[in-house]
Amino acid sequence: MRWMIAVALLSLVGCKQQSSEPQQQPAGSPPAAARKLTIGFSQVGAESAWRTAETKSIRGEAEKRGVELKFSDAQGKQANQINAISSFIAQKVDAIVLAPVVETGWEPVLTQAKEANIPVILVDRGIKVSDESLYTTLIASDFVEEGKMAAEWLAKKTNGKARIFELQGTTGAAPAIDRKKGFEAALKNYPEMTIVKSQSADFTRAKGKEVMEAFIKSDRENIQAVYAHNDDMALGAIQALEEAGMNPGKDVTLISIDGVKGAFEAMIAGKLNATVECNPLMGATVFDTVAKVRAGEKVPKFIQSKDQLFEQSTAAQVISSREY
Ligand code: GZL
Repeated sequence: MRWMIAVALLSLVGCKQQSSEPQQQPAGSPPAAARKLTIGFSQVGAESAWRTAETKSIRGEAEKRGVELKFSDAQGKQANQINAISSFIAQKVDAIVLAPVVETGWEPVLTQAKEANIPVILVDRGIKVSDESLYTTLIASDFVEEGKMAAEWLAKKTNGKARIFELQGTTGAAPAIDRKKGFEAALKNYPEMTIVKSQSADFTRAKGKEVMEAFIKSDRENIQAVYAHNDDMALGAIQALEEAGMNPGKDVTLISIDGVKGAFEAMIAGKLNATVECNPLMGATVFDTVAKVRAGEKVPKFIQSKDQLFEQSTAAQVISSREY
């Protein structure tokens, strides 16, 4: 009987700080209960400063809590994520954390996780599945809301009149789909704000520069505003505009999303006008959620990160307090 109480106590502290001393096994308790929590984390890749900050937050928190984190960088390929999840299942991890590169194509591998009784926690991007029991919860921002915030800010800044060029995120990714959806929904209230051209630049700075160069080539005189689904693409666009002798932040108004340090530096330099923060620092929430799930607690299907918009006027005073 005593060993059962010991096991119950140990499993409750399983995700918290593991003492540096090798844990003394209470007499007679099965070794499994005291072993380190093992989590499989399938990450999209390292395509942006935001992504790097998210990875750092989750890996740092695992370290802090003595959790064994099996980390896999998919380099932007869903097939690599599916292989990683299959491997985590074979290794019988205690839980899987997945940042899904795209919304669809997850049923088969997540069904395997469900059959193996391994909870799946989605971070930062959602998925489309017919059976919502294939994942326990999604910890993310509301991308539709971010798109609306960006459009409303741009409408105010341009008095409701702008020819807009849009740099979309990765095709098929929830943030790209929903940031576009939210932006366009808000634009319905402003008939003189139009998206002249819209193209994916895959959330990267290099592609953001490339696509902006093409926009400049075809529509130089037409470009009044740029809406980028993340700061990295906006920074690439700023580079392209400057190389073309144009004036980003002045002749061309730019708004993007993420709130990474580079965006604050660009706002201070007067080249980016605003950014909508999308907080990547999810580490503590991820492992608190894993602990609740393992303790049998009910968790909400969507755990929303709070976002806010930052402009040039406050960039200099807040940059020192930015954590990513
Ligand atoms: C948002 C995240 C997006 C960021 C990009 O949660 O999925 O992916 O906005 C990142 O910077 O590449």
